[in-house]
Amino acid sequence: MGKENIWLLVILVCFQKTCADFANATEATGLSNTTEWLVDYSNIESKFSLRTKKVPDDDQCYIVPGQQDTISACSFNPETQTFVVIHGWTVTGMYESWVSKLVAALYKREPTANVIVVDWLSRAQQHYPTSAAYTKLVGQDVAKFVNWLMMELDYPWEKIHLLGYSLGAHVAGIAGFLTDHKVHRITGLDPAGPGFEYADAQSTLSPDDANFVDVLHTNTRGSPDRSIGIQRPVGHVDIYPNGGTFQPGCDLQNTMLMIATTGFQNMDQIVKCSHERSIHLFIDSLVNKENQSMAYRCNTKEAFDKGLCLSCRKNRCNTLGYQVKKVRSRRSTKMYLKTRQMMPFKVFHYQVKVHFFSKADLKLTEQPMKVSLYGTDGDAEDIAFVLPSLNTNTTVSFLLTTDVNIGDLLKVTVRWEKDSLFSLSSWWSSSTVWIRKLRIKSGETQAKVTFNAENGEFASLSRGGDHAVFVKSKDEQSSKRNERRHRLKTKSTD
Ligand SMILES: *[C@@H]1O[C@H](CO)[C@@H](O)[C@H](O)[C@H]1NC(C)=O
Ligand SMILES: *[C@@H]1O[C@H](CO)[C@@H](O)[C@H](O)[C@H]1NC(C)=O
Ligand SMILES: *[C@@H]1O[C@H](CO)[C@@H](O)[C@H](O)[C@H]1NC(C)=O
Ligand SMILES: CC(=O)N[C@H]1CO[C@H](CO)[C@@H](O)[C@@H]1O
Repeated sequence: MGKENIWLLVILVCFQKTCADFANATEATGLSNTTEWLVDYSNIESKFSLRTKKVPDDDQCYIVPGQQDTISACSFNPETQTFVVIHGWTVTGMYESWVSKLVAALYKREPTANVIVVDWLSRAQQHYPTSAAYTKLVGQDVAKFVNWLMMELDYPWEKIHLLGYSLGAHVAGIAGFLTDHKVHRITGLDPAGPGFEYADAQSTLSPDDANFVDVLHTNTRGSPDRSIGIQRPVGHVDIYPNGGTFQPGCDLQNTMLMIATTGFQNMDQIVKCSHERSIHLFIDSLVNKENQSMAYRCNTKEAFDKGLCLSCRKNRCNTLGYQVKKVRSRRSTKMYLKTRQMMPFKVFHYQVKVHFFSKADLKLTEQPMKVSLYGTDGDAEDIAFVLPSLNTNTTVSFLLTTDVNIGDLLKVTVRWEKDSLFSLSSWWSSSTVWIRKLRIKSGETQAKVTFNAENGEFASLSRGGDHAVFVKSKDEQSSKRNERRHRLKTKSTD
């Protein structure tokens, strides 16, 4: 059983025990249409800790709704923006280590900001369904707190940004729904799935909850009701890194390595590797300004994996994380990208289109290839990937990624690897295809470049043979002009 399934099992076992409670508690909060409850601070259980740049990892000063003196006592800075960080379900009843990391990263990026951590640990350490049901009450607490702070200070709503992880994302959504003005932004970090996938917009994070809602989905494996992270889009911009299902570096081998080096005390973090990746991607966007990851709108993960979605026209691409462009389209947009397995997570995306000519009638699948990219700023050699299908006289498109900043592409080589199952495929080992040109589009720069065979009109590519070499086409200028003309033509017709 995979480690993430263990966590899931914990949830499901708990869920079955108390799902009746869950249903009850979700119903029980039918709020009246008056806003009187918003100013009743007597029953607030959540605590609001204003952390500092110096001590990002400890609660030293609480701002208490209704007690004005606590605002200045905690040195809240009314001149600058405020981040409200909301944690999720917890097994241990303690803050997980990411909380202080995110606080520190927010202060690193915005040193004068106020970073407030919502402490709802006592409600968050119940059986999962009970904690899930408590999101309503915690959302009310947060709404009251934010509303009070705004009134008390005449503080502009544009300066408030809620960030919630897992169940905390739904808390942020409920809070945003209940405040009497719209908060500026909510960031949902892998919002929890169980109990929420089919819930209504008032019980979950949704685009109505803030002027702008951006969401990262990092652990959405399995059928919808069993996925740890919610699968459906719940914001204005919903980004699914690496397809959103499972994150690189979170496989069993890495898990074992982490257990070996840190022991079992970090088990909860290990099992939630993909779930928690959403937070680390956001932290990455805060601290690695130079390495901002780009995400691309796409209808399906499969189309993205073919490299078909690297367009930036009409807001089709966006920056992941803190610097996201606030695009509020009517439909929520699903966006995709690949990442590395560690910080900085950024990779560069390329679509490669290639036509395979051959006299023989080849119909091959799963062919191992290696591509090297050489550019003005760097080289990425031997990028391994598996070509899903290689058929005679057809064009394929595939996605290639590298963490090397190549700059402008100058040269490309392709090698067709011998299959490791040598005996089975040796019959094909003499297979040869011919390639006239490669067409490569860079997602990050949007440049489209055509590469021709270096020697002669065609380059041959044989299984297990030498690499084929392609260089930037000499008539690139004229082909650019043609493309522009073509674009204008297609624009005027669509
Ligand atoms: C649900 O709540 C009602 C009243 O609040 C209570 O009578 C009932 O026993 C609860 N049901 C469950 C399954 O907890
Ligand atoms: C991050 O950006 C810096 C500056 O542009 C660059 O030197 C470095 O190679 C980048 N790192 C990665 C992993 O992309
Ligand atoms: C592929 O196309 C080439 C040139 O257009 C042609 O000579 C060759 O016979 C075709 N191969 C097959 C298997 O149809
Ligand atoms: C449940 C509730 O409080 N309903 C009130 C909603 O607002 C109208 C008009 O303001 C009242 O008449 C209802 O009693």
